[in-house]
Order: sequence, then structure tokens, then C-alpha cells
Amino acid sequence: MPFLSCGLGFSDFLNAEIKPRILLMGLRRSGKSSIQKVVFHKMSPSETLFLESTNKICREDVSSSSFVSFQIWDFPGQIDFFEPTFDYEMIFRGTGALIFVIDSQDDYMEAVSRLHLTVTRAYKVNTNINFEVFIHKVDGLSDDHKIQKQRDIHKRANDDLTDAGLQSINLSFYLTSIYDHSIFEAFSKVVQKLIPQLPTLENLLNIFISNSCIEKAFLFDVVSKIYIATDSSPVDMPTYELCCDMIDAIIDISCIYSLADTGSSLPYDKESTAIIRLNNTTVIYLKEVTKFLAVVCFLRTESFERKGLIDYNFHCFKSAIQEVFDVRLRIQKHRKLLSQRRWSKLTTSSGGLTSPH
Ligand SMILES: Nc1nc2c(ncn2[C@@H]2O[C@H](COP(=O)(O)OP(=O)(O)OP(=O)(O)O)[C@@H](O)[C@H]2O)c(=O)[nH]1
Ligand SMILES: [Mg+2]
Repeated sequence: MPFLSCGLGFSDFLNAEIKPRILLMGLRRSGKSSIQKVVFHKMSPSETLFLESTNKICREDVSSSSFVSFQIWDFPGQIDFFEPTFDYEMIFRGTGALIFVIDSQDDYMEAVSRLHLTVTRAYKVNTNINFEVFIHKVDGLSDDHKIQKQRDIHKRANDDLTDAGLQSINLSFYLTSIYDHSIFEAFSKVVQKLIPQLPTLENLLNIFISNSCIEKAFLFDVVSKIYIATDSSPVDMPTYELCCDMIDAIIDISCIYSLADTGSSLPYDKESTAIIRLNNTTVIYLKEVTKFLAVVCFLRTESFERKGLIDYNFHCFKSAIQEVFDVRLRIQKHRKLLSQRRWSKLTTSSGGLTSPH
């Protein structure tokens, strides 16, 4: 079997330390690769019909194209944990989040027992993993049916854990589909849990909106349309969808009118800003924060009359965000150094059996 039989080298060891790993697991045809392609490669949902079944672990580094930095490992369905070449200890040790995808349009009994096996295995190796269950392909279900399935899967999965004496494991459930924005919303929440600076970012957004008469603000990763933070008021889906559509519209229009040849990079820079006035007295205001991040704000037309104040507050917000990222960068550099030292100690003590890449 081709499951990660190769030994992990220095780059993997280091990456797991500074870039959390997100695993996509679940039965065959549950939709793992489709999720990855739609969220991170802008593949249209209908194109996923032609995806071939994954037959080996596909690793992807998401940091190269956006601020949100992590690795995604897309697994083939039906992983055999007892397969000797499958080094699950090494895989789970560096994992930040394990997303288990369950096809809600199919009989899910086998998937729930596989979820239990996967979670208990992973928990034994690493108690810090966030376990995220995507009840996927809900586009074909009525609202009642969705809730009913979620309740049933939730109960079965938690009962299994209680029977095994592992009730301390916390599973989070999401209803997802690649045919609407639910998959982006769910992924946003998974990624947010891996950002240690999240409370600071939320706090900054709260201060920014309350001083600027803004109703809601999201900090978006422009490439993936994942929101990495929002203020503490509740998120409603139509608002989030409008923000995603706005980002798409801005990028598309910028692509058409950008004078410079941007090559493969986004036509998005310091000058990027956009205002959309909706006919229900709402304004959506987008502004660039960093090379990969944008703030998208929702506010009433009257509040937008004080645009000068909003822009001034935004300027202060942007400087504060920059400081947060500078600190983050310094911590990452420090961790990298520590990892290098630990790795060289490890290889010396094991007689140098594993050579760094
Ligand atoms: N209706 C619907 N179909 C979906 C959704 N997501 C994925 N699919 C379909 O499910 C099928 C299987 O998708 P894959 O992404 O290849 O599944 P996988 O989990 O990667 O499968 P393996 O690689 O074999 O483990 C494809 O035909 C997709 O179009 C969804 O949200 N709704
Ligand atoms: Mg696949």
C-alpha cells in the first residue's frame, strides 16, 4: 500500500512545529478531495464530479499563497491503521486539526464507526488535536432532515466515546456542502482554532467596529475566502455570503482592469479598496490590511457618511494588526531555531539514521 511509507524528514518535522497540519479523513467518495479543491484551488463544484479517487496521501502547503499558513493532508478513504507502512503516530503527532468527512447522502453507520476508530487512535498519540466532523453533501437534504442527521450522528459518535471511557474528547460538528458557502464557513472555524492570536484579532475588530459605527466586520484571507477572525456579534450566513461574493467581484474586476501583468499572483495590493451600496441602506466596505488579508465591513448608509472617521480608525487597526503579525513572525523564527536544535539532537542520538532533507 502506498500510504506514507517514506520516513519523515527534517522539513516535515519543522513544518509540523511551525505550521499546523490539517488532516482530511473519511470513507471513500465522502468528498475530501472536492473540499480541498473547491476551497483552496477555486475549482467549481460541478468539476469535482470528475475527480479521481485519491490513492495516496496528498500533502499541500497553504502558506505559499496566503497568510493562513498550514498544511493540508488529503487521505485516501479507508485507511488501514494496522498497515505496517502507515506511520500514524508520526502523522498524528504534528496534527492541529483532524477533519473527518461523513457523506450525509449515504448510509453513515460505517462512517461513524470509522470516525470512532480514527479519533481514538489519534487521541492516544496527541490529545491536543481538534476533532472536526463535517456532515457533508447536505445540499440534497431538507432543513429538517439536516438537523435530524446531525443529531443522530452527534449522539452515536458521543455515545461510542462515552462507552470507551473517552467522554473528554470534544467533537465539533458542521453541516457542509461544496455547492454553497457552508464549506468556507466551516473551514474558517477550523482554521481560526489554529490561530493562537485569535482573541487579540477579535478584540481589535470589536474596538474598530464599536468606534466606527460598523455593524459587522470580517478579516478575510482573500485567496481562500476563509475569514480568520470576526467581531463578537453572531455571524449570519447571508452576510458572510455577500462578503465572499464581494471579494470575488473585486478580484475579477481587478483582473480585467489591472494594467500590470501580475502573472499568477492576485491583482490585490495596498490600493485595493471597494465600496458597494446595497439598495437596503447597507454599505459593504472592503479595505486591504496586508498582502493577503482584507477587512470587509457591513454598515448603514448614515454611518458611512463619517467615512473619514472610519478610515482613521482603520489606519489604527491596521497598525495594530501589523504588530500582532510581527510578534507572530518573531515567535515562528524562534520556534524554527529551537526545532533545528532539537532535530539535530534527535538525529545525533539515533545515530544519524534519518537524514534531513
Ligand atoms: N452533492 C454533493 N456532492 C459532493 C459534495 N462534495 C463532493 N461531492 C461529490 O462526491 C464525489 C466524491 O468526491 P471526492 O472528493 O473524490 O471524494 P473523496 O473523499 O476524496 O474520495 P476518495 O479519494 O476516494 O477517498 C464527487 O463526485 C463529488 O462531486 C457536496 O458537497 N455535495
Ligand atoms: Mg480523494
